[in-house]
Amino acid sequence: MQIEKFARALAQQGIHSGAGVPCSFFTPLVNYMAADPAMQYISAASEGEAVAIAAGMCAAGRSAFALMQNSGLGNAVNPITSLLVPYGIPAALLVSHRGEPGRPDEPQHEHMGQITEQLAELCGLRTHVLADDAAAFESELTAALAGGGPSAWICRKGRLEGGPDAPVRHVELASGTYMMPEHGSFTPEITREDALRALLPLLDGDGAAPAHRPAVISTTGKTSRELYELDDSAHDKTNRFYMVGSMGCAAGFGLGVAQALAARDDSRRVIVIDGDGSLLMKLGTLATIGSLAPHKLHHIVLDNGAHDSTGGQHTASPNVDLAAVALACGYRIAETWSSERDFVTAARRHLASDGPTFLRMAIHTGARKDLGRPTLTPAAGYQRFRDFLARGTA
Ligand SMILES: Cc1ncc(C[n+]2csc(CCOP(=O)(O)OP(=O)(O)O)c2C)c(N)n1
Repeated sequence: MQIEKFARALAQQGIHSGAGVPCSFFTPLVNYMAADPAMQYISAASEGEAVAIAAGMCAAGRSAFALMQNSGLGNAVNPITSLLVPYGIPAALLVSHRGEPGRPDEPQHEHMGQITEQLAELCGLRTHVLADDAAAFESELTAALAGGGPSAWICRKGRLEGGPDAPVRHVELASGTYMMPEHGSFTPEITREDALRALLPLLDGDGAAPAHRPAVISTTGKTSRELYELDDSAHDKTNRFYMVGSMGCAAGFGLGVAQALAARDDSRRVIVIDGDGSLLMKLGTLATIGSLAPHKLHHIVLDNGAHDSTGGQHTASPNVDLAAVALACGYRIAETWSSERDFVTAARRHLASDGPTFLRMAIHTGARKDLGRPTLTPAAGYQRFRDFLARGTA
């Protein structure tokens, strides 16, 4: 299929954005998007991150695709099964078919080539094989977007063709001395729940009307459980998105939301509350965020040096200067603190500044014994957040 026809079908269905880790089969699409200012292709650090970015865009009302080689479908299984499927997010996945049975390919693609279609279906994706027929693709896409939930199109070799050559990129590599606002070691003083409680007024925009509050995305495990339990039932908390699975995807999802809001000049801020284990799982997302530099994105990491939610097993974070990593990736501000007062002061400063900003807070492990879980279903939580994001701009 000529890429112009394929891209037109995407555009007819309101898809102008996507994120991915490419496969040569998608070169026509990626090059086409690079040459068309109305389209945006985000180069993600992993396929799971691409899924998270597309999901965040969908939440903010901007239909999007995630693109990957079928080898990368393996890297995306968790974000598909624990984010797209349970939350009912209608992202479109474009998956290449290396190692297609009957077509000689490299040995490393052989097994995945045999199971690609079944794997996509097993993951809960409404799966199609992309035909050489733009009208058929468009009607599949229409049905997929109307039906809710994610879909996939398996793209065989040569199925997409044409398009411009890749633009020549003249890149300058960033390097240099980064200024850390604060150096030294940080001894935790408070728990994750204390830190979340201290943030509550900021998460509510200091009492701003609900539609004008920041969008808040909290990571999996006890962070979302505590935030939910602290106050979800108290007032209007529609600005909260509790990510109950898809470990490591909160920042990618927040990036997708921030990009989609920026695309329509919606000035609301986006706050991601992450954990050190989750951040380390998809550390590459820091580079993606730094390269796009979304001005309204604020990344907060509650760092207990442990996978506290699963029993406190240690992570590598105490040995890593995460704020330095964030700065080196292109965040505008990055700080580490350990006292509640410094933490809240820094958070306020960040929210009043251009992002992306990064705030690492040293906390204790431990949670209350009777901690519950969100009773809001993922699908209801997604719909609620989508409705919040669809409300007017601040
Ligand atoms: C892909 C995946 N692997 C493992 C888990 C199990 N798990 C849930 S929460 C969690 C720990 C998260 O650690 P961190 O982000 O540091 O947050 P903390 O629990 O310390 O607050 C783990 C390992 C999961 N949900 N998903």
